[in-house]
Amino acid sequence: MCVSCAWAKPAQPHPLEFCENGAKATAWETTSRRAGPAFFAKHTLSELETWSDHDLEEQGRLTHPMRWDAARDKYVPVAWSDAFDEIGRELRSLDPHQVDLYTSGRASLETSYMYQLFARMYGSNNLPDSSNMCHESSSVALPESIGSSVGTAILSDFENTDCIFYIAQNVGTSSPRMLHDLQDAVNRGVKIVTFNLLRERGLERFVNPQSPQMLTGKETKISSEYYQVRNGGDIAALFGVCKALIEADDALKASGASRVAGQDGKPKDQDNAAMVAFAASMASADNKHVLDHHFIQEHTTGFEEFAQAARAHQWDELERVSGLSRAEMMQAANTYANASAVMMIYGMGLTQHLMGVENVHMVCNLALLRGNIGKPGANICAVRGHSNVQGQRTVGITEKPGLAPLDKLSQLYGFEPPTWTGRSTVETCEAIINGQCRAFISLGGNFLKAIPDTAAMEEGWRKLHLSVQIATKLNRSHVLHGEVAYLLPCLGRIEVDQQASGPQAVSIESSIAHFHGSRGKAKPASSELLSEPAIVAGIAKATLGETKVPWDAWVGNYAQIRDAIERTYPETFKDFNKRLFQPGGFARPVPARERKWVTKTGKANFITPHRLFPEFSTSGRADVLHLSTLRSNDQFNTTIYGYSDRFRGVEGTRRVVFMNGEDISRLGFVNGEHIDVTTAIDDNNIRKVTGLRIVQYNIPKGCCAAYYPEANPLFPLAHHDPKAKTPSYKLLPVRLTRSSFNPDG
Ligand SMILES: Nc1nc2c(c(=O)[nH]1)N[C@H]1C(S)=C(S)[C@@H](COP(=O)(O)OP(=O)(O)OC[C@H]3O[C@@H](n4cnc5c(=O)[nH]c(N)nc54)[C@H](O)[C@@H]3O)O[C@H]1N2
Ligand SMILES: Nc1nc2c(c(=O)[nH]1)N[C@H]1C(S)=C(S)[C@@H](COP(=O)(O)OP(=O)(O)OC[C@H]3O[C@@H](n4cnc5c(=O)[nH]c(N)nc54)[C@H](O)[C@@H]3O)O[C@H]1N2
Ligand SMILES: [Mo]
Repeated sequence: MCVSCAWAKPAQPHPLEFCENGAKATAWETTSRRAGPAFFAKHTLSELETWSDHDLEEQGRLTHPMRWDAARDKYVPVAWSDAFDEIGRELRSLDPHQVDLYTSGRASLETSYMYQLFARMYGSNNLPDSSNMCHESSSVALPESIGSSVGTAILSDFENTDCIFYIAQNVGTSSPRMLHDLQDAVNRGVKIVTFNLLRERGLERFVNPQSPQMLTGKETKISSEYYQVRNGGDIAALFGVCKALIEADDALKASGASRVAGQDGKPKDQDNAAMVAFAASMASADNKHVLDHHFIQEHTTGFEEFAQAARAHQWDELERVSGLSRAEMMQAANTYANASAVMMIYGMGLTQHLMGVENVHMVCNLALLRGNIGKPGANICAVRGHSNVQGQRTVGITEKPGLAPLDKLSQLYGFEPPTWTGRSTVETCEAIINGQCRAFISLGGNFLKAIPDTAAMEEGWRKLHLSVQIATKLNRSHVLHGEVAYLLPCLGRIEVDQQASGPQAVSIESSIAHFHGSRGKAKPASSELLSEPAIVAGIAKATLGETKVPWDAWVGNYAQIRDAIERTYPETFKDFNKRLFQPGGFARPVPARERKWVTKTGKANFITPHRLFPEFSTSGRADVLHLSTLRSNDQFNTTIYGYSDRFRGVEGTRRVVFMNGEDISRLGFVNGEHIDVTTAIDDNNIRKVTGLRIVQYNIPKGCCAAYYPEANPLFPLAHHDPKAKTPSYKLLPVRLTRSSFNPDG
């Protein structure tokens, strides 16, 4: 399974299942370069602090377990057994409340299961993970709306859909393999209706590298409608679409046209005749139903409140907040109502917001209006990022004890799991800053660069007592460190993982909730590497001593870990080992897909957002723009492959800010000049990123964009969705000023 994104792998993969970014991620892991003891002997960590992440990772794969030597300020080789012993001793001397165990989303189901088990046996629920910065808004909102923590779509929905609403996800860069599914759908006449801050290349057109198109250069047009929404404007935009549908339905009813009865709403709209005509244009395709009243009645609650809210919002307000015209929102509504099965696909442009949870509620509300959940060709697709970020949750990586099967763990392994609520990512950051967190263990990732508030976090990080990094390549989170610091190198997923019973397979869960086995084929980067399960077991044994967990037997044969996972989650992982390599993966039961709503009401819920947009003290000020952060086509999160964003035409630097031409002249700048960006939220700290080059770009007025992670120092830690705690990386008020600093020379 690809180490890049989490997109689904079909039972019959496309001829090469080609993806430029998957190829890059694989090459990145199989590089012949090595950052071994000789490299570390040459460089102090103080020196490496001045290097960029690109240059750190460029050194190649880590090869030996290393311990920081304070006298020399260098990482020096250490024996695995000594490393485990000392880490175990340190952990035993700390209160488990002071210890945080982070997981980036690449670790396998087997490793993740062992890791959360170790954390709980040790006594800590502090299990922050990359998902907290990513789809946590979905993990909070989807259960409330439809009673499932994951999306309901599967691959065959692409074959049965007539229309796809594609919201706030950049398929060409972030999940390129999905372009095959989109292209096949487009070729069948499926309409793709896109809502995005930018006009992204992959959402506009696609040349399939496997098809004869490549020779002729003919392209498939992907989006049939493209709505360039302001960042944070999606609630307003989707409300506009819902308002058009609801008022058309009202108008139809008022005009006496036949449709399923049951609603008493009256059209508020002035131009009722136009609305009737509009409704008729939708209804023609669908037996005069604009809304699916039968579904709404049988399967949902909260419709009336939601419909009233939609009617009450004024078009001019929806237009101002969304940046779209009323005609555009009506057009999208028309396309939606003329399709009998619509998929909703979305990504980070919805989840990484102050109102991320409400954004996801709105996607569900729109789907529920026409019963677009739980029928073939419809459904919600939350496009996950890291290749196993969804799966690690499924096997217990969570700070919320209520989401982990504590009774089962207690019964199987004879211990009392902690029942207190642990820390999620931003809470871990707070604890690092205020000193409550004394030890940080990292299963992959580059925490310091991925989180908000870089400056405050780096200061707090240096005060950690213990830092343990399990990693494949060197990054900034390793060169800054605690008083006692270990860097433990591990095998990557594409390498042969030889254990006592032979070469091992691992497993992951894709974005569509299917489980897949994966077997590494490449020669390991170094003979000193241990697998992730072996490292977790080593730390666990040294910390916990004798327990009921057969750590060594598990490491000797991962099938036994899968048996343990199946014993813990018998329904989800039924016949796990037998089905490991089933083509197309095996599906995890998702009740909402069967229209079983595991919510408090027993129904799917319309949940009405109470605001269209967050309030900022600087709202409405002419010199304040709204910043969103982006990935380039030449990076995987904090791993910067290179300085070329081919699809957006930016070459040679990532220190840029994308701006609308009118904003550039209105603020007295010129395209290409360098500016400083300052956070414009009332708050005592000044957060600034200096020397970004203006790139004039097709972006709505009042909005601007910069790259992640370069822009992360601007984000206050407290600037997150209140429920999900997902940082608002896609919406931050900022002020721009002329820069005296020119990094280009
Ligand atoms: N090559 C590559 N692949 C990756 C990754 C990578 O870094 N590189 N990262 C992986 C990970 S962990 C993840 S989570 C996914 C991320 O994949 P995506 O979900 O695509 O996330 P981003 O790349 O951050 O881009 C978000 C998109 O939303 C748009 N956008 C920004 N703000 C808004 C808004 O307020 N409203 C709307 N409607 N649109 C908005 C942006 O223009 C952009 O097209 O990709 C995964 N795959
Ligand atoms: N401003 C802003 N910030 C963001 C985002 C954004 O859109 N905007 N996106 C957020 C999102 S969606 C995410 S998911 C996070 C990502 O945050 P993380 O998951 O913490 O970061 P990555 O960059 O994916 O981690 C890269 C490192 O992982 C290690 N690694 C790679 N492969 C393996 C492996 O197989 N095993 C182990 N043990 N280690 C490995 C390597 O050492 C590499 O340097 O960032 C978040 N931060
Ligand atoms: Mo992510």
